[in-house]
Amino acid sequence: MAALSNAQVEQFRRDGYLVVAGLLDPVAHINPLIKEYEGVLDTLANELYAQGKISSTYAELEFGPRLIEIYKESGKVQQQYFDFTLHGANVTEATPFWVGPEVFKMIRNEALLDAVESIIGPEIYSNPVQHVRLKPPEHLTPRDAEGRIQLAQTPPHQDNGVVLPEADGTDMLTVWFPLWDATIENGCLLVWPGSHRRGLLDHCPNFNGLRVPEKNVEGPGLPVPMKAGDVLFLTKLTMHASLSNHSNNIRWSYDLRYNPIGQPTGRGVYPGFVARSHAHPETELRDAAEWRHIWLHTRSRLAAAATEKVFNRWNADSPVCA
Ligand SMILES: O=C(O)CCC(=O)C(=O)O
Ligand SMILES: [Fe+2]
Repeated sequence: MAALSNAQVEQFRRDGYLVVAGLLDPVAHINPLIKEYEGVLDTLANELYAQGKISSTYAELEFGPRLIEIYKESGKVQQQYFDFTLHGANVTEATPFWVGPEVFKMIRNEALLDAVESIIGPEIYSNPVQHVRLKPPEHLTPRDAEGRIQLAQTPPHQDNGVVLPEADGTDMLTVWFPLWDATIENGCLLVWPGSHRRGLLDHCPNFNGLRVPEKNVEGPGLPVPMKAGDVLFLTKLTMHASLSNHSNNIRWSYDLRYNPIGQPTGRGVYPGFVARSHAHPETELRDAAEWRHIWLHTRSRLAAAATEKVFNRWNADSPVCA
């Protein structure tokens, strides 16, 4: 059992965040996931090469430099290609995403769930608000038509702000960890200790996500450099952001969310699942192929509906965003 100590849980409740060093084993837990993404990148490279969008598949390069080169030459950050969720707008049958077996295995990782159980209890639902983030160095990242970096630092926000109000009473826990070391140079997270006591703050739609307006951000935030294997837990009200990636390699991270079974996830159009249940173990989803199937089905359903899904309550025209 990788249960948290009482002191760790108290620290989490007091500060609104907790870093657990070495909770995951980089070799046993993270490397197989990296291997799986190497295959995904290979497929992407071959597709773009076949479409004439890149002049080489860059197969001789390591993962990070290869991704950077492919994004740079194709002029596009292919975040959706790797992510294990869909995006609200414009989902079609062809929208790429990666819902492979190692991803599923990571969401169900025993050590992670033991720690999650210490915070939200033993009936654990995998909330579908989840991402893999592969962030190239900002100076090497292609820009959009307006000259903005396509995938840059994350602005200050609370995760409660990025879900629908139906989840305001949900005990949603954010679990963030790097696949490689996250440093101040490559864009680790920033947290605002104690910010969870301010309640839900106003958020404003911004080109790179929702953000708490600058005037409501108190202080600079605390950088949280982390080694591969370390895991950060955040309450849904803890304000956090990321630094820019100024290194020469990608910053690579996972963010997962969990809540007690039965509580709204705040993104009901996407499928969650029972990750652990002591009361009804037979309801746990244990089959990676089934999980993938559920997501493929969701993609078809959204493609057929062709309506844009709204995931938050904020309006850029509100006075607080002026
Ligand atoms: O990884 C990042 O840059 C931002 C992560 C984040 O906001 C989250 O995990 O909730
Ligand atoms: Fe967040």
